[in-house]
Amino acid sequence: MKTPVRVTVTGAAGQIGYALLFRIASGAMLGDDQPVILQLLDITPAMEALEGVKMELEDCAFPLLSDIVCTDDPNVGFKDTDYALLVGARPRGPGMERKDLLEANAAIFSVQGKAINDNASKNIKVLVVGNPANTNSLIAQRNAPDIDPRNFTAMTRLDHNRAMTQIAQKTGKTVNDVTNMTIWGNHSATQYPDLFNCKVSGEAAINLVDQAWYEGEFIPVVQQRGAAIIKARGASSAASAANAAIDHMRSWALGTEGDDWVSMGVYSDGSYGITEGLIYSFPCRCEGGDWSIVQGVEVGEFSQAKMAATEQELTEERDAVQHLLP
Ligand code: NAX
Repeated sequence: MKTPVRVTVTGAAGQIGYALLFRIASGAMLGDDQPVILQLLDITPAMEALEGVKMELEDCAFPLLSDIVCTDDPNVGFKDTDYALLVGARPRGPGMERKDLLEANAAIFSVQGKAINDNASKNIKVLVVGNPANTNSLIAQRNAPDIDPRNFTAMTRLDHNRAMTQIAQKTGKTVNDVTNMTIWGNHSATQYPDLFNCKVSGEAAINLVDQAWYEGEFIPVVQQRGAAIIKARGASSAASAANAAIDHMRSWALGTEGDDWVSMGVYSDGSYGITEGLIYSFPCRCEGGDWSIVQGVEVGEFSQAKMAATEQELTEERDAVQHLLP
């Protein structure tokens, strides 16, 4: 049996946390030969609920679950940790402007970035799920100067998975036939799901649908899927978000398959002309615990405009919190 690794989950008492922790402990994220120590962080008023989640985890008798730590102290939560899933975030309250939301989250993610810097393994892999995920990831990264910026990522895998199912259903296939999906940019309504490079049974997806459906149905359905779930369920996506977080970390840690790729919000190195230093979602391949942005993906005029629009939004988000960044 391998030595246990430490996995920190923030917002662990929340609804995504409840759908996530049991799967991490079962081995779905890092493999069924990798024991884990769960380090669960939430705020003080949530400690009793978190204790209940811990009791349930214990009651599963997961062979891979070596230990569970519950805390409201980020310095304890991130101590020596190898993986961190930053799920807890400040939701938008009534009357709250986007700018207020960005600032409230900047406060949380700067504290957590510092705590990661001071306490975690220098090889930590960080996934930010809490919204606005890309900019929260940027804030955490900027507050962790001793850690490689490449170790901070944001989740667009849920959008990626949503897009795969939409195109599979439209073409009468299954997700097993869909490869090379890309979500470009921000995890928000400006994200750009790309069917030019996506393949269904090896054929370019864009050639299997008409442009009107692509622009009028596919793109808005993927962009607005989160809102549609809230309307139907009366609560935001939880199990599918947790599943996507598992997928993201599993791909990163254990690798992507063959020529296929996945969508990850990662530190931009200027690829495809995207501003360096933004956390932007690109097509990525993973190998040996590292990711790389897939180069040479076709970007026509239509894609270029969409990629620029979502880049613009990320630039504005960054500028709104610039005064809070070190
Ligand atoms: P919940 O409100 O159920 O849970 C959030 C938890 O975070 C609570 O237990 C809360 O006490 C905790 N928390 C708040 N501030 C904290 C802090 N400073 N430190 C530690 N814990 C803290 O929300 P849930 O439905 O679980 O969603 C969590 C986040 O995921 C939200 O920001 C949500 O917008 C975001 N999502 C992101 C998605 C993505 O694709 N990137 C999709 C799903 C989801 O909407």
